[in-house]
Amino acid sequence: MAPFTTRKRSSSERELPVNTEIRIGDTVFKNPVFVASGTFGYGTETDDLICADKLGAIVTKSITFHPREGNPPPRIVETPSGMINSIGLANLGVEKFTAEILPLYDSMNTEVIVNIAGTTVEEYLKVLEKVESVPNRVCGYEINISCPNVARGGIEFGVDPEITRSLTAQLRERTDRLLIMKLSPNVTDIVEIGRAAEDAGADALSAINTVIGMSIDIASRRSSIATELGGLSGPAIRPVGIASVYRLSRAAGIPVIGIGGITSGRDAVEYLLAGSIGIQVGTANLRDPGIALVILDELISYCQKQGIESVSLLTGAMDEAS
Ligand code: RRO
Repeated sequence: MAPFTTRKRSSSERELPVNTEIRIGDTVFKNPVFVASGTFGYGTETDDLICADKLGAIVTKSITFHPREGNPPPRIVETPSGMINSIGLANLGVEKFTAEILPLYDSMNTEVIVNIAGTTVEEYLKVLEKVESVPNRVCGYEINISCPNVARGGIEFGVDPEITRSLTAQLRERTDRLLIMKLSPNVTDIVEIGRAAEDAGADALSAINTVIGMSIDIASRRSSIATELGGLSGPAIRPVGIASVYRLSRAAGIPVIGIGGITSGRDAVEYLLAGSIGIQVGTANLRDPGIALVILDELISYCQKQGIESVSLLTGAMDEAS
């Protein structure tokens, strides 16, 4: 596959061609900039807003076995340098997803990763089995063991290394496609959870999901969102994401995909230097659905200015404190 490069700029100087490809397991992604689950719908709704085929990958919103309406409104509130959400896993359910959405990916030219959530181990397995049972071109699964906004499931799995190990192993038995476990920052030791996923056969880790947060409206003395606690995202959590990627990438032998507050090429570079192989853009999509491609262009420009021929050379390339 030819390396993807930016459009020619007006400068008379020749631009260094930058190889943007990354590899996770057997899958080659055209670039390391993905869009994060829950911030880009199913990836099929944005044709007039962004050329999604230029993305490294689309991660779908979380799919559960049954359709879900989600939590009551208000479900989102803006907070300093970020926002809190409590969507509550609203989605079509796997039957409708496989019948109506999966076929639409056939005409797309980017990798698609299906994010799966559940309230029991059996539910995760049934959702994955359903997607596996029909012909489709998705390259793998991101397993959400870190949703902070549902009474059962989600984060319950991602706080316990033994449940993480068992769930990962059972999913591994059922697919040869990429298996990526999405980790929560709301744990005592994210490295312990990451190691359990790796031991059980995960191909990669993505880190981090949202940080538990709360915002109170002082006029009404009520929580600003209907469920009281929610998931904090955006630039406010970037340092938490960077530290998580840094620790995980040094402790685990599998690639880490960085998530949390990425709004620019500079932020993407910071995650790559900390140790991630790729990044996911989340909350920033809600303000500008085209921002991921701007971030990609800025990342390529950084490499050109620094004389870096391949973005993969940035992964873990920070100078360590002596
Ligand atoms: O739907 C949600 O409320 C939600 C999910 Br599934 C998740 O993984 N992370 C988050 O902040 N919200």
